[in-house]
Amino acid sequence: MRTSPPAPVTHPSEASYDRRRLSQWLSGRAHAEGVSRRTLLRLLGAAGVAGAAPFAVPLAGAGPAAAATAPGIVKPLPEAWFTVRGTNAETRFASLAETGYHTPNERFFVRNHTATPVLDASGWTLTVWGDGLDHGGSVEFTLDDLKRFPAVTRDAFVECAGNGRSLFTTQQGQAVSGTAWTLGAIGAARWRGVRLADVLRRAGLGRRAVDVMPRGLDADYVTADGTNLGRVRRPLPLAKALDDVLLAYEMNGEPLPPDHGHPVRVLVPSWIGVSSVKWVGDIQVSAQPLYSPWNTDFYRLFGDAHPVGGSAPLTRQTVKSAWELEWNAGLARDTTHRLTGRSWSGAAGVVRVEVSADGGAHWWPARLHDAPRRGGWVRWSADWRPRSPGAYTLAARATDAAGRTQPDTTAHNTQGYLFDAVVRHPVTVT
Ligand SMILES: Nc1nc2c(c(=O)[nH]1)N[C@H]1C(S)=C(S)[C@@H](COP(=O)(O)O)O[C@H]1N2
Ligand SMILES: [Mo]
Repeated sequence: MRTSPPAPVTHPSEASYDRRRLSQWLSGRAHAEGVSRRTLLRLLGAAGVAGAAPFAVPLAGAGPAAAATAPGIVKPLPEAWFTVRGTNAETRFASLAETGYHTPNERFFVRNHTATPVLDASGWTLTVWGDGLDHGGSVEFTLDDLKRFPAVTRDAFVECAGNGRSLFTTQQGQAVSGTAWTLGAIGAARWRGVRLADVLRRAGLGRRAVDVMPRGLDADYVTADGTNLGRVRRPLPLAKALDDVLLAYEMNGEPLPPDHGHPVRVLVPSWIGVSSVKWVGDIQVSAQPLYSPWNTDFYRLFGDAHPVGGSAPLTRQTVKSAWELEWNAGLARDTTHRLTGRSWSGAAGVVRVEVSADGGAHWWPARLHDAPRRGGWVRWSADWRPRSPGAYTLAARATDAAGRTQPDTTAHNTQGYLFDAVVRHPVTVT
C-alpha cells in the first residue's frame, strides 16, 4: 500500500510546504498530544520566528544568516558545523576532526520530520499499552519511575538510513527522493537510560507479544502532497526490543537536549536512525505484526535491483567511511598531511580501513585509533605527501568483522537508502 511519493531531493515546493506547516501550527490546526500552544510558541521563539508572520519563515539556503536556523530546530546551527536541509541539519563531517569519539550535543545532526516539541520533563509520561500485555490494559511511567530502573550507559551512533543519499546522484548519476544528505547524517554519543526490556516486563509483557511500536510526541507528519501520516512511529520486533534497546534520558552526560528527544527517546543501536524514536510518548505492544508508513512506504528498498513490491523493512546500517575534510579541500604539495576520517558499520565493528589517493587504483592501510565496536565508529588516519599539483581523488574503504567491505557502487533504490559504496572525495593540490 503506497500512500504517496516522498519529496524529491530538491523539491521546489519544500519551502512553501514548510510555511504551510508552520501556519497550521500557529493557527492550532495541527498539534501533538503533550505539546501546548505555549510550548510551541516558545519553540518558535527559540527558532527565531516567534512574533513573525507565518509567511516570514527564514528559508534554508536563502543566505548566510538564514543558514543559522532551520524551521523547528531549537539549537543554534553555526555554519561551520552544519548544513541546513529543510527541517534537518547535517553535521559537516570535516568539523568532526575537532571532536573526539563522542559527537558533542551542539554538533550532533538533527533529523526532524516536523519540528522539535519543547516538552516539560515533569509533565511527561510514557504509556505502554496493547494486546501484547498480559492484562491487555495500559501502564504509565513518569520520568522518575523510569529512573528507578537500573541505569545503563552505552556508546552508539545514530545514523539516518538516507545518510550519503546525494552520492547516488553525484557519484552514480541516479535520481533518488528524500533529504540530500552528504555523509554527515550521523553522530555517536554516550547514551544513558534504562533497558526497554525492563520497562516492558514491568508493564506486563505477555507471551503473545510480537511487535512493539514507540511513537513520538511531535506533530503529525504531513507529506508534501498533503497526506497526513500521523505521528512518527515504527514497529520493532520484540527480539530487538528485548535485546539492546534503551529508553535514553541522557546524551553525553546531559539531559537529552530538546532536538534529540527530550525528555526520553528510544535508542536502537546499529539500526537505521528512524527506529530511535525521539520524544517517545507511548509504546504499543502487539500480539500481531504492526505496520506504519515508516516500515511500509518508507525505509524499504524499491527499484529494479530489489524484489517487486520492495525489500523487507530496513534494520541494520551498512558500512561507510568519510574523510574529515571539506569537499574540494586544498592541500599543499611536498608536505606530509595527516588525513583523518571515520568508518562505521551496523553489523559489526570496523576492523580494516584502506585508503587511496588516486581514485582507487592503489590502496594502503590507514591506522585505526579505536577498537572495533558494533554500533560504533572507528577513527583513523593516513599520511599523504602529494608531489605535484593538480586534482586528486581520495577514497577510503572499510571492512567490518562480519566480513563486509564497502563496494564500488551501491545498487540503486528509489528513496536513496543505505549508500555504502566507496566515496570519491575530490581534493586539489597546489
Ligand atoms: N519522534 C520522532 N522521532 C524521530 C524522528 C522524528 O522526526 N520524530 N526522526 C527520526 C530519524 S529519520 C532519524 S535519522 C533520527 C535522528 O536523530 P537526531 O535528530 O537525534 O540526530 O531520529 C528519528 N526519530
Ligand atoms: Mo532518518
